[in-house]
Amino acid sequence: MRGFHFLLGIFFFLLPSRGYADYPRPWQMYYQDPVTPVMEHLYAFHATLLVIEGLIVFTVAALLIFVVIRFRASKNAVPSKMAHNTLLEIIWTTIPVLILAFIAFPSFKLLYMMDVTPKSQLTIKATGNQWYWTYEYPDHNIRFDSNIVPEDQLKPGQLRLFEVDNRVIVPTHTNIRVITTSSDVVHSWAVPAFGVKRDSIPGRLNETWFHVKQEGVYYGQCSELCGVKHGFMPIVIEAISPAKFEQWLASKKSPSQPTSGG
Ligand SMILES: [Cu+2]
Repeated sequence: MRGFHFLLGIFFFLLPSRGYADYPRPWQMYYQDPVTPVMEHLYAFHATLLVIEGLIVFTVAALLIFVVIRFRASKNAVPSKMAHNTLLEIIWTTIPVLILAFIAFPSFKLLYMMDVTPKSQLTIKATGNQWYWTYEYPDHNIRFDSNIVPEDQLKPGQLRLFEVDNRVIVPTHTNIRVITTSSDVVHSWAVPAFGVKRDSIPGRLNETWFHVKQEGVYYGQCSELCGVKHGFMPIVIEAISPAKFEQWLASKKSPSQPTSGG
């Protein structure tokens, strides 16, 4: 696993820091590259589980093959009538319990890490609507809708079914709290590269958080069936440096029309 992370590090190092984007690729079989601590932990936990599961599958398969060959009819014409073996039963109950306990500790640690928002410097409210997202930055008095760019209006290089007219702009290296709700039916605000997926439920505020380590554009989708255009309300997060984020905030605050003096 360490070797794999080393390769991943080289991969990130070789990537240009600008223009990085993560979205589903055709025939993609694995996760997007993790860019938040939560997703890094999810990734590592998944890799650990895969090893444990692999060992279990290998052991059980080996036992089965051994039994099939060793006790086949031609070599074992008179089968044993034994039905119980207390020691064996204790062993095959205890070992799975120990494995589950071993898995449970990192699992709960991760669940709490995902659940409890660390002290955050920015709050974003994402409201699901049929079928677009409304974003608010309550501390900065910013509010806008984010609609999909229809296929016939895509500019070259834009992603089909993934591009929106107004992206969510966030600073990197900042703890960001996301509160999410809905104005109509249940939606779900999900960004795979962040390891984030929270249901947006009318009349309720759900909370999650992320901390992006790398500048780039990250694509997500509504992940709860919410009607005929469920597949047409993507989520696009653009992570920029904190300095550039301050500029963006200022540009959002300054009135777009020049005010007449007096
Ligand atoms: Cu939806």
